[in-house]
Amino acid sequence: MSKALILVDVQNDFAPGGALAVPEGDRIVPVINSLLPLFDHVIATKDWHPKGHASFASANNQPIGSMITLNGFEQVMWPDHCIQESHGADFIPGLNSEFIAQTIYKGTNPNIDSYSGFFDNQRLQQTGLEDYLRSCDIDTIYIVGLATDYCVKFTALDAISLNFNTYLIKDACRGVNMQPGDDEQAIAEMHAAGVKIIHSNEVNL
Ligand code: VGL
Ligand code: ZN
Repeated sequence: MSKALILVDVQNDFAPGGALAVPEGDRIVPVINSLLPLFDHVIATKDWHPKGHASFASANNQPIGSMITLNGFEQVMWPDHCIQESHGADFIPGLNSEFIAQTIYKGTNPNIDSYSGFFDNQRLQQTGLEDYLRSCDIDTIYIVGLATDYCVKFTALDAISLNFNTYLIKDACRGVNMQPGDDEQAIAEMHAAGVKIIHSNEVNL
């Protein structure tokens, strides 16, 4: 059995200056770069939305940050972000992306959002991440990336539900923090679900 590092949505639109900027989102890049050589398997997810995606405020004539009910599920109204093939969807410059063996795309269904790297928010479809990990005999995953309170959190919770031994490297993540403290709340939820919360200097493979 082996271990993998999973980079969640380390993309320009989540860096300062991006469409859905995460405060200090770019600060995780040197931490991730220092971790990359420690792993035999590095997998990235990319948020990868078609234009006019159902999670976009602009597509629903709603204010950014408001909530709507979409197919019976609560949906935050986001600014247009991570449009397929756009600069905003590229990895943040400086990330040593040559270590990435596989990229998993999510949020591609125009009608359904996908915070988790494993499933869409309605759990109708898998992204391929689980199959890829199983095909490589990976049972332990270390998660880093953006944003702690959305895609990182839901990826980690799904990983636990799929019985992966799951670590969150706290200093290699940042939160959107629409409400102050959302990131700490998300970390508490992950911890309660069985995710092991560690610092990058505790990664000992
Ligand atoms: C994300 C909001 C919308 C994330 C993606 O990567 O955390 N958040 N789409
Ligand atoms: Zn998105």
